[in-house]
Amino acid sequence: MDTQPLFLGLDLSTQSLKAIAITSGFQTAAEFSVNFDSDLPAFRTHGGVHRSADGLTVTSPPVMWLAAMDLLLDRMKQAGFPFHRVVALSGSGQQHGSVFLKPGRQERLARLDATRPLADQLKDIFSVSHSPVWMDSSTTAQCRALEQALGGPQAVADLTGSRAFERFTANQIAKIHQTRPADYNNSERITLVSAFAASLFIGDYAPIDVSDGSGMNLMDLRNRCWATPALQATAPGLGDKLSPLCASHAVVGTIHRYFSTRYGFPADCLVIAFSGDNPCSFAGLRLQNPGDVAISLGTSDTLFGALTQPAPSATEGHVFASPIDPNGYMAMIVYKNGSLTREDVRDRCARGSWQEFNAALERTVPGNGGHIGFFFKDPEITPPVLTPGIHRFGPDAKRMTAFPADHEVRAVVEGQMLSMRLHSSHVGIRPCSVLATGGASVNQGILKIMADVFGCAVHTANQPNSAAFGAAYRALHGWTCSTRKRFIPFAEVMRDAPPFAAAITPDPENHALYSRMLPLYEEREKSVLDS
Ligand code: 5FX
Repeated sequence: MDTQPLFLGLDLSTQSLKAIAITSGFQTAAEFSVNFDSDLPAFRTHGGVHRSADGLTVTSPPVMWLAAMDLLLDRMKQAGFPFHRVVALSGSGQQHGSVFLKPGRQERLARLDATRPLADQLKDIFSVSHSPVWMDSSTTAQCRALEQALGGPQAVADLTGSRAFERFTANQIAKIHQTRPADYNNSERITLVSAFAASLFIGDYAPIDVSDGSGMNLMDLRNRCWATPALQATAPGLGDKLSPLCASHAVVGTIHRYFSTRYGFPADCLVIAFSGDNPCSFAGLRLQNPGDVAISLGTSDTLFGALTQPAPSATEGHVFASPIDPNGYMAMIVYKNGSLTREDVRDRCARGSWQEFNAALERTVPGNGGHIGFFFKDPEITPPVLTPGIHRFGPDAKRMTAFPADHEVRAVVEGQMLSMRLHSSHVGIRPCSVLATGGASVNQGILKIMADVFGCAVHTANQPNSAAFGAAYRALHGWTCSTRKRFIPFAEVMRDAPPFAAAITPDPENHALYSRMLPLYEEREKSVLDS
């Protein structure tokens, strides 16, 4: 009979709750999931959320997350999952979302009754019954007010790691305080989705880990403590309502007897601080050395990078405390125009075929004969551009209304890679290796350009559940630090993890060419920004 210890990673994302168990030898022992829309139809969510008629306010009912936890654990029990082998667990939560708890609810968490489901006994603990989530964009006024109070967007970025963003928790809390003061005043505790989920497992208010805490516009990024000026500018008395901060590898408690009695977890199972989904993906992709970069090519493109010196920017990206290194940082840059924009060019210029698309890349040369394009099929986040459109520049720097089809194909790929190199350098990323993930990372033509633009080896990872794996890895990391009674580097804990797939190496001449092209690209980019 298998008796190996297990490490459990939970992932409370926008649409689903997942669990992945791994062994210390990095074997995946089990995977389970609950989909909010289809498994819990009574909550009437679409994609796990409710939207206001104008689409700006987006929330999820926190009771649904409790019901999902009941259902997930029941499913695991029915399937015979060996809960008794779980020595540590951690979790990932969608970032920025907030949970508001009524006074005295700590008691209720402590006294959970193992004969009843969580949703049944905790359904009335919330002072705000619909939690704002990251898709909410209704708080522009609160963002401007925070920036004004703290000295402008760059000042907010310097202090907290990001300028004020609508989805960031400070601005959501400010809105609740302004529009529903009674609910705000009736909140004893305000916490993040991640820390709320951890609270269930320890039967107490859990701290917020510094990595997810960096996504709130409330944390002093460098000193890893709440930033008093940001708290004061957000809402009165906020400092007393927020959970304290903790290191991401910290043990936040041992499992509450509810879970050992009802499901069979060992009584000494450790609960490691839960964190946000992006920090957990960063851990799942094992970006453990400064200069490690991951690029996820999906519906939206995202770049993560490990940093030692943060350089937060008011115009691009976010800097968070690292979820795996108590002195390190992670940067994240998000692009709205990803796969759909590449597919649009494929359909227009390569007869809808990736094979034709790659043949067009083969027929053109690095640098694209001086053709540079900016493809904003949708409003873009990086750089911030509100008006969709395609901007093309010919070799003589003059604007063009169209490119020959093959040049258009190369321009959409080179443009995105140059943009990633440019904007990631602005937040302090100095890439040493790149890990490509997501749907388009199977495309060798795209990977070759990525390697040449960044000038470093590109590996690939086919790991769709990186946040859940990251949570499981963090459970293993926190458990290792706790049992050895000192901080053990994440890289050491992950030493025997299976390597990522073989690398594509850059061509030094092409890399030199792209380095010369970068200032030109930057100049053209400035000319296409909204005036
Ligand atoms: C990051 O800043 C985001 O808003 C999203 O990636 C959410 O974390 C998704 F859950």
